[in-house]
Order: sequence, then structure tokens, then C-alpha cells
Amino acid sequence: AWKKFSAKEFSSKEDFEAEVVRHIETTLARSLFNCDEAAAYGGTSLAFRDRLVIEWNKTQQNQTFADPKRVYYLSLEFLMGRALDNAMLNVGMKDVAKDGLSDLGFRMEDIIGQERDAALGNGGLGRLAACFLDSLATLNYPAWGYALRYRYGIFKQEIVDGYQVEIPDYWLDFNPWEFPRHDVTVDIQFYGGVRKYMDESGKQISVWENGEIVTAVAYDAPVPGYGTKTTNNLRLWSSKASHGEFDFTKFNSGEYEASVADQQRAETISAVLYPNDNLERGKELRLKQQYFWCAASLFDIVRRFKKSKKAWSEFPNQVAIQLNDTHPTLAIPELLRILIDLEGLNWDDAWDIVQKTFGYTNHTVLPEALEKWSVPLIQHLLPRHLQIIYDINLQFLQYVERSFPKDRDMLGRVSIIEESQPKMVRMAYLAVIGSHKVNGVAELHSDLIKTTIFKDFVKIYGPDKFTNVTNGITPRRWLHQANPRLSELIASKLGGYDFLKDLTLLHKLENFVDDKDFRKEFQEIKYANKVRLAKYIKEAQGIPVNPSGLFDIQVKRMHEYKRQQLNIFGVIHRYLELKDMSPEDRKKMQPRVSIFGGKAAPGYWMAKTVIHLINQVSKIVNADKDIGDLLKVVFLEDYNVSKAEIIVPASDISEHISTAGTEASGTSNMKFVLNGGLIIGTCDGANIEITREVGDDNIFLFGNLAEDVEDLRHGHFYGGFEIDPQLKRVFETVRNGTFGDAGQFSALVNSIVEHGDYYLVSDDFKSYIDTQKLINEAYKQQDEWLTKTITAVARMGFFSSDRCIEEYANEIWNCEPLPPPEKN
Ligand code: 26V
Repeated sequence: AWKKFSAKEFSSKEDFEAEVVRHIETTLARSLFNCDEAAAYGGTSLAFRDRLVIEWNKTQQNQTFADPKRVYYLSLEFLMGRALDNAMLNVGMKDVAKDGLSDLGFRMEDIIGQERDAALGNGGLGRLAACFLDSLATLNYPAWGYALRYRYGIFKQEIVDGYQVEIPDYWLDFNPWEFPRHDVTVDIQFYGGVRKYMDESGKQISVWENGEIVTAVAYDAPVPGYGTKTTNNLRLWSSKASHGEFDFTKFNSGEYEASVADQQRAETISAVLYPNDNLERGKELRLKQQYFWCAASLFDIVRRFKKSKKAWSEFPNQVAIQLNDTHPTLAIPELLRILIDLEGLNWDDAWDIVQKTFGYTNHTVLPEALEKWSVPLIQHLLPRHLQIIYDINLQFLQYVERSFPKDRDMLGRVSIIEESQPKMVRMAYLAVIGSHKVNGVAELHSDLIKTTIFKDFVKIYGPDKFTNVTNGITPRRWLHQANPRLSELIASKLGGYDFLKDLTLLHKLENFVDDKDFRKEFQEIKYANKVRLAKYIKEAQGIPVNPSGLFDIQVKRMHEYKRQQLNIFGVIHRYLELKDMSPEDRKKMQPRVSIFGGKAAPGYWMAKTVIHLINQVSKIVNADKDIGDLLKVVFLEDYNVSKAEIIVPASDISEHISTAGTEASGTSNMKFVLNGGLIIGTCDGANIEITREVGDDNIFLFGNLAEDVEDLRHGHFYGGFEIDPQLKRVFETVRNGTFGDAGQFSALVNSIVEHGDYYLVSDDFKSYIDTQKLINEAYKQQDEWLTKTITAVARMGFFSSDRCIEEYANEIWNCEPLPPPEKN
């Protein structure tokens, strides 16, 4: 019999050191003679990986044996960040590793810092998927994530002369966390045609044939849970040329270049993550990515189901598939194709299975962000799927016609096909029709989708098909890893780390809100986190900032709806006010540090202009001797997950100031408050629920409400409108060249002054700067401020992604955890 391999317990630092050295010398084939931090990172990762892999194998074995209903989270994005620190947290023994590394002459932080972020996502949507994986494993749900193995993640951002420059993110040259599964492959077809015929029984059969084949190869990464042995799987598909006859003939006949070109074309599919551009549509390669990933994942899911030899009607009892936005919507016609064309089910049975299997999460109501694909493109690339989409639409419209015989316009409004030139497939409608539940990501957002983009569908299906699951964040990464001292302090008061598994336990912290020692330490930790960020800012950006100033932070993707322009105009306003003052008056002012960070989509000129303005303001203000520490402006280059882990714990105030009704949820708002920072924000997304939880004394809300936005916009065009006078003064300063050539910023200013101020910057400006003043005054009352921050932390329990996952499991997936067996 085989003797089971068991990963070495490194219960002592000597054991750990021996494992690290063994990996460096053998697995990495490196001499210890010049063991640098990169090698130490490699050795440490491999030592922890060994232990992770054992639990991973056991988990998968146990799931195969028990064969419970599984959850499949289909997301084109997983913004995982770094893995080593998380692995150490979940395996345990971080302290042992720290001592061991120290013996070898390394500091733990430096070794952790060697790892490149796995940046397979754009922003909130991708990070949400990563938090969900963490919670699914922690709560023992049998769940897999499916995505693409991009060779290039989201681009790296450099700021050159104040402008954003994009650098490719080639991240895979050393990635100890992935396991190629060259034996797990799926052949995926594109193009070709559909042949139809009648079989002996008179049934119509469709065969999709003569297409081009590309092979999907699986790469797996372990996803460990916290405080459990459950280790789930994230499966990433990589594309490569299929070794069908076609290539081979070319190769043998000497057409080497052509055969290599085919190979490169195939590999291009999984080459690069698309940055969600402002208006970048209809790229064939993106559609190819979507189908390639959906088809490979569904083949894998169906293959696993078929092993159990259950009847097809059992499929929805064994499989729940969650569609993260509309990107995986092609999974709906693909599952129909598998069931009908390949497995011989009839339409009605197949449709019933499909609808019961899928759930769809919507993440935006912005019309320009809703996916549409042209009918000719789908016809060309996926001819059989287009037929199926038309069949779905026909059945659906017949049903609508029967239900609403008097509303003739309804059919055109809800049709999956938009009758434009060319015709377009509305992916969100297809996702709604093909799923049993549709959810938004915060209460306001879930209400809005029911009254705007999906209004007609609420009439058709009734309100119960639509539900809300307010987003959440994992406290493991966003409290314990990012802010270890705060986590330790909380544990010391609550009697252990149970709150990391049940975040609602934080409420007990309110008992300590008057505890002198606790308050002092809480405050010291915030200060230390600000010192750490100040140090980073000095190193990375060369700007000295005083950690005792009020740190005001806005870090997120650059977008007009998120309104970084409102923030920077507010900063300019403050600068002008300070300049107006006498030196004596200035001394009474609250010193502030305004920190920005975020990437603009490469083709989004307005967002890039805002970055440029921030950098210009930074240059002028930071050099102004009159101003000194009273105002410093920083644009932090290349904001990403690992930088967020330094930035988030260091805020006094963070900005979540989107035009009301535009930010579906936001999740960094939750991270900042959980780490003892307060929020300045609009009544938008999850800000509203954060207010409900922490109390309106502990958050700074301002601005117009979502319900008034439409009228205000209308008024801008038909009522004629006056720009706020204080904002006008800011514009004059921009126009007179104070921050460099005014021409560069004219489009930005004109979008407000001349083109209707779509995002209501002027309407909200006064309310915004008044609230900032209020914050300055509140911050001076350090004692009250501290009470607010502690109270807010204590009330953030609701926003754990564990709570979200329980809601999805109960309300949408109808599935149960599978705890690891006691003995294994
Ligand atoms: C995409 C695009 C693409 C082109 C046009 C402009 C535009 C605007 C927004 C988007 C976002 C698409 C979906 C998305 O990432 N939504 C984010 O999902 C997060 C997780 O639910 C949520 O917290 C954010 O509020 C939401 O913006």
C-alpha cells in the first residue's frame, strides 16, 4: 500500500528553516551561497504550500465522496492580491516562520513584499469575487471559482510628468500558487456552421461543426479557509493551440510559420485582462474570452456531474452557478446546447434545468456599462448559440405576449434582441431570463434595478425573482492581515479571535469605548498605521507628509461617476482659502493630507485628465511655503490590493462621493470603517447601510439624493443653471494657469460649465466643502472623534462577506456546507 505523504509539521523554527532550505536548494535549484529575498520568498511559499496542498487534496477527495450540491462562481475577474500571508494565516505557524526567517537573516515583511499581486481584475467586482472565495472556504461550502489565466493582469500604472502611463503586468514568471493540470483539457470550438437533420423518430437535430478548435488547459490554485481545513479550488483556464490534424498537416508540409501563427492566435485568447474601458465595445477577442471560459467551465461542471450517474433532472440539485455580472451569460445558451444537442433532452426539460441552475448578480445600472454584443459577431463566432438565443427570445416573447396582450410596446422593450443597426444581443436581459434569481449588491442598488433597467421584468416575473445581497469584505484580509495590531487589540478585549469568523461579535467593543487603556492603544495603532503610510509615501512618491495631519483618502478606479474631480476641486478650494488667510489665522487650521490613488482605463481621457490635474495641484501646493503641512496632496502610483492593505488602515477620513444612484455598492467604504476611519460620502450604494449600522453621528453624509438626480439633470438643460460661486472661483484658478497650461483642463471644466454637469459636481459642491469644514472641526475634538471611530468599528459586523455568502447559500443557491471530517 502507498504510504501517505504528510507535509512536514514545522512546529519548530529549525524544522521550518530546514524546509525552506530544502526547497531553495532542490525545488528552486538555487545555491544557498547567494540566497536573496526572492529565494527566501520562494522557499517560504513552497514550505507553506506543501501543507496547503495536503488539505486541498483531502477537501477535494471528501467532496467527491460526499457529492453534495456544489457552487460554481463564474467570474472573469478575481483580484486576489498576494497569497503567502493569507496562506500563513490559514495554515498557522506564521510566528514560527517569522523567527525562522529572522535566523536566516530576513524580515518577514520584506519576504511577504517579494510576491507580485495576482491582479486578475479591474476593481470592486474582482475583489468581491476574491472575498467570496475566502468566505466560501471559511464556511466550508463546496465551491469552485472559474476564471481565465491571463498572462497579463490589470496594467501597472506609472505617473510620468503627471500623466498616467500603462505598463504591461507580466506576473507569471514565478507563481508557486498555481498547479498546471495538463491532463485536464477541454477542446473549445469557434466559427463553423450548423447542420440540421431529422433523426429516425422525426426529431430535429442540430450539429455545430467545421469550426476552429482551441484547447483549454486547467490551472488550479488552492483557496484555504480560515480556522478550517477546507481548501477549495480556483480553476483558471489557459488557451493553447489544439493538436488536431489541421496544424499537423501545416507543420509537416513545411508551413512552420503558419502553424506557429495558429498557435499564437490560440494563446492570445487568455493573454490579457480587459481594463473596463469607458466605451470600448464589440471586441471579438473579448467575446472569444467569454465563450472560451464559459464553455470550458461548463464542460468541466457537466463532466463532474455525469460521474455521479444521476438523472439530468437532478442537475439543479447538484449544481448552482452564479454569474458574476453579465460576462458569463453565454453559459446559459451553452448549457442549453449541451443538454439539447449533445445529451438529447427536449427544450422544456433543458430550459427548466437551466433556469433552476443559474443566478445572476448585477453590479451596475450605468447604461454605458451594460454589455451588448452585435448579432453579426455572434452569428460569425458562435452560430449555434445565436440560434439558441433566438429560440429563448421567441419562447420568452410569446409568454410576454400572452401575459400582457394590451402592452404592445412591451415586446420591443424586453426583447433580448435590440432592433438597432446592427442588431444587438442585450446580455443583461438574457441573464435575467435564464436565471431563477437576480440580485443587486446593496439595498438602494437592488431597488434601483427593479425600477429602472429591469422594471418590465419585475412585471413579467413578479418581484420575488429580484433580491438584494449587500456586499461584504473578508475580515481576514481586511482587518487581521492589513491591521494586525488592531486585530490583536480587539482579540485581547473580546477574549480571542472568534470575531474573525463571526464579525458581529465586534459589537462587544462598545463596552470598551470608555476604557482609557483601550482608547489609548486604539489611537496609537491608528497613528502607527499613518506613520507606516507616510513612510511609504516618502519612499514611493518622495513627498514628506506629517502623520499627525488629518489623512483624507480616496482610492478607487478613476471614473467621472466616482467624482475624484469633486475631491480635487475641493482641495483647490481649500488651498485658495488658506492662501487668503493671515499667517495667524492659518495657524488655527487643521493640517490635512489629501491622498488619491487609482487607475484610469487607458482610453478614458476625462479620467486621465483628472489624474493629471491632481498631480499638477500636488506639485504646486506641496511646494508652496505659505502652506507647509496645512495641506499636502499626494497621488499614489499604481493602486492595487497589496497597497490597499497599507493605505486602508491609515485613513482618518475616506471619500465615497459618487453621484447618488451611480455606485452600486462600493466595498472599500466598508474596509476603511472597519479599520477605524470615518467616511465622507453621498447617500449611495452601501454608504446608506453603513449609516444605518454605525449611526448617522458616525458618518459624514452630504449631497443630493438619488431620487432627485433626474430632475436636477433635466434642470441643467432646460432651466439653465448657475455654477456654484465657490466652484466658479476654483475654475477661474484652473483657467488662469495656476496649475499649468489651462488648455489641458478645459474639457474637464467644460463638462461641468457647458455640457450639463451630468455628475452634479456643482450641485453637490457647497454641501461637500461645508461637510469637509465640519470634519475639520470634528477632528480637532480628538476625544469625540476617537469615540466615533471605535463605535463605528464595533458596528461593522454586518459587512463581513461571510454574511453575504450565507445569504447567497440560503436565498439563491439552496446549498449546505460540507465540514471536513473530524479525522482525516
Ligand atoms: C464598468 C464600466 C465599463 C464601461 C463603461 C463605464 C463603466 C462603469 C462601471 C463599470 C462597472 C461594471 C461592474 C462593476 O465593476 N461594478 C462594481 O461592482 C462592485 C462589486 O459589487 C461594487 O461594489 C461597485 O460599486 C460597482 O461599481
